[in-house]
Amino acid sequence: MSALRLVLGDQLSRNISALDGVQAGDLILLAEVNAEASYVPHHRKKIAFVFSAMRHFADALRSEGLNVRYVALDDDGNTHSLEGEVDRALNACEGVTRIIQTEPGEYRLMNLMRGWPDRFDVPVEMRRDDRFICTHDRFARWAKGKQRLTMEYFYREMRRETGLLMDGDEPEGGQWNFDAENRKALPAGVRIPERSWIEPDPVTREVMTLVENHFPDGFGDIEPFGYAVTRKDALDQLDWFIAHALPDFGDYQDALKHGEAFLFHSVLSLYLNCGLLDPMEVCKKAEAAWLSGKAPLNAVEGFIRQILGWREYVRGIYWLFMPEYLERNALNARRPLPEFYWSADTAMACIADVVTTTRKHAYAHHIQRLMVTGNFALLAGIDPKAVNEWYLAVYADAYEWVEAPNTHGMALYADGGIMATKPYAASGAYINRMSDHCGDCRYDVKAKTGEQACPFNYLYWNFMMENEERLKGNRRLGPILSNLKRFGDERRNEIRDDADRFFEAIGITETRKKAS
Ligand code: FAD
Ligand code: DLZ
Ligand code: SF4
Repeated sequence: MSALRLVLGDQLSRNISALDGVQAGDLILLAEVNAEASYVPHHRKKIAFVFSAMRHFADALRSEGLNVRYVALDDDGNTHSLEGEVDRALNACEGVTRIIQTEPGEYRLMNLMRGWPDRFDVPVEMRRDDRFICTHDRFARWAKGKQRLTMEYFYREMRRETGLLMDGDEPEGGQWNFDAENRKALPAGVRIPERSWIEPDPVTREVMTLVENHFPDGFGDIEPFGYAVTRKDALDQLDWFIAHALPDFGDYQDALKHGEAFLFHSVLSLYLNCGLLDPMEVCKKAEAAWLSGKAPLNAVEGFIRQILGWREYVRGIYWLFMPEYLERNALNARRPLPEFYWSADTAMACIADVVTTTRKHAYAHHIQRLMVTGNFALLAGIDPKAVNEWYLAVYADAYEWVEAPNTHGMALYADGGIMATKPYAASGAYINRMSDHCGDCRYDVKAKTGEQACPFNYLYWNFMMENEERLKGNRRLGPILSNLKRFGDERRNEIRDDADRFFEAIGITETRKKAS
């Protein structure tokens, strides 16, 4: 009597529910398969990161004396699907009487795995993923009957339930949210801490070569590779962040700087999302830094809000609204994704910087994702499916449960306002205020129209014109749409002409269909 326990590439936690009660006679299966490595054109550093972390995790389990079946991408007989590998393991190992797994993080796989009880001859037990702070049921209870699913109120409940940054029933510092203090641009002379990267070990090196050989034309740089691939190294990265970057995290959370990918951000999402770090342990360490006077409250509250608030909230939204969520296209956006999202070949300095960073590190920080590439895709009316695929592919932390609400909902407003009360549309003035990109750009951020004008400026108004009807009931956009009403035909035509010329120049002339 033994169990086959399947562990996926983003379930690399020793306390994953699939391993609860594991015994020496059980077989733990981890498999590198094309179905997972190629369902979107993943960044090669992301694939190398996931495979290396999987291999190190398998080694750690073996060193406990546990029985691991590890299927490498280039192993003979690899069927390249998870189902095929479960089937092969069942055939190869006698005496397996049941399959145990933890629910997957993506609807795509959940749908597939729901069919497994009929597919295999042994019972399949799907366990809850209890690495999250809020369960699906708890989120559904919170959401039930609410007209608006406002993250801030969800976050307050999570603060009360976990006791994080609470003084009895009251929030520490007398305020739930210090966001107003967390919107500073980076002043000249601020020292950005130098990151402490990790030298790839032989396991990572081998995986890097494998990925290079299997995906020679894949997106993104494999070298240099400095991410942690073990829990121990991920914990060191957490400690580095708390000591060196957390104190300024709040102040410069929204800042952008040319050539600086990381600023004061934690770069922990890839470890949290694949299971090397646990969200509560990360929040508790940040809280302890405040309690011991090592980091101010605006930084620690801002950081904890991202994990306890946003991260849990987006997962709740994903599972509450899937699969219908990703079929929505509230703004009827239809244009194709411009080629420069892959190549970085654009004269727009802000976009070129974010895509270059993305290519190099499989990372960009939140404001780069939301207000540069996300904002551009929103204003240009890019098809949400293409944008989602891009975000899911290019970031090392990207799994659909977290990527989709952020992209589809927060950045593109394609969900029609479940996540955001209005589209996060911004003209060049916002990017200019928060960054130093515009000084070196071939476009003029102050010019509103014409060949030299910053494309974000006319695309902003073109977006408002294209969506005037759809958004007219949105109270938060009231002043902007009233302003637009005053635009005469000549101004409207000028904006439309600039936008059309630009779309043609970047090869995305396909126009939006009429709203259905
Ligand atoms: P920090 O800025 O240091 O924040 C700390 C932690 O808070 C992060 O590690 C992350 O776990 C969490 N967090 C912060 N913001 C969010 C958020 N909006 N949603 C969920 N968790 C959050 N995050 C992902 O983990 N995977 C994705 O695929 C992803 N796609 C995104 C796509 C778009 C269009 C946008 C706007 C945001 C996306 N995010 C995604 C959220 C956020 O940008 C990243 O979590 C963050 O940039 C990761 O870098 P960091 O670890 O340095 O984060
Ligand atoms: C992201 C990823 C990649 C690139 N490769 C694998 C793999 O070969 N085997 C595996 O088990 N998991 C991989 N993953 C992570 C999965 O895609 C992830 O488990 C699902 O998307 C569910 O969130
Ligand atoms: Fe970006 Fe416009 Fe500034 Fe150029 S001028 S960097 S396109 S915001």
